[in-house]
Amino acid sequence: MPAAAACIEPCPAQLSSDQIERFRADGYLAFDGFLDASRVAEGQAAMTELLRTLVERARGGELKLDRNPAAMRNYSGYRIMEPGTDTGVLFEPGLEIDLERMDFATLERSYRKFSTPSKGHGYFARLSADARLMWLLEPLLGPAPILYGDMALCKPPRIGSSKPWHQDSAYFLYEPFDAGVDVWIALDDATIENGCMFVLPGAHHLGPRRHEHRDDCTVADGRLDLTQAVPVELKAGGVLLFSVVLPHYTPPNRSERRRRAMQLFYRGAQTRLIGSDEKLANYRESDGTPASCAAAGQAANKKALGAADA
Ligand SMILES: O=C(O)CCC(=O)C(=O)O
Repeated sequence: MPAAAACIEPCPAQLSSDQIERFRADGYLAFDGFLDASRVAEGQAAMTELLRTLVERARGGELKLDRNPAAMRNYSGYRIMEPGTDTGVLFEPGLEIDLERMDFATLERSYRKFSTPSKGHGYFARLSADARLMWLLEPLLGPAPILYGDMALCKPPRIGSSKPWHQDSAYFLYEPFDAGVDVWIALDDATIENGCMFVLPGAHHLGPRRHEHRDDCTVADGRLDLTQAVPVELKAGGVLLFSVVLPHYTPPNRSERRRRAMQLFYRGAQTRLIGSDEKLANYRESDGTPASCAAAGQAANKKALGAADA
């Protein structure tokens, strides 16, 4: 049973000083009604259009349906990507995807996420620069926040898999590592049953926690007090703003309803991009333990090599 429920308020045009203080203390703010019903419907339609375009291009031979043999389980499903980019769609792991035999409705119940949809559809590009979003972000990040990345996520009914506990700062290649805010926008009503976001209020103050590779890059056991987790059950159109260091998780979809959402990642204008070597070297727990997903990947490779040598 969750410890409590998140505080969800009507979406303001500007954050109050109390809200800014709560963001600093708890690491998140949740608001209803950031998007109205017509913009929610537009977002849902944009996800369908983006999938249709990628599937049609793959059916026509312009794009390839393949899998990444080196991926962790959560990313081991079929994918259709723009060559040489990180833009495309990823299907749920463990599903056999056959573009010729499967109809579109089935494919739409099989995918997990679009990466960088802002490069594939105008709706997401427009949303990433939405002035109302900037007004919410600027008090938290300073003027002119920079879009670091974006995704559109779907948890298909019954088979939508979980995203385990993690800090996005363990992935992201910029410094200072904590000068980022994630924006998660519900495009369906998000409930515990269909896989809403869970956060650990205040746990961003712990700083980097060691991550390891399991089915996904996830915080190592025993490093978080998960009894304090709270679900953020947003109505479609609601928005969750959270610190890039705040641990978060979404459970599997156990319902008959899909759960679509968008996630946009912003960094402060004062941040600078770094390479993975610098991330490996600098992103550590307070006792010096390497904590990044890059370090987790390195440890997993070493273990695999050790097992192969044994
Ligand atoms: O919407 C979700 O299921 C979780 C997304 C997330 O936290 C992530 O992919 O980093």
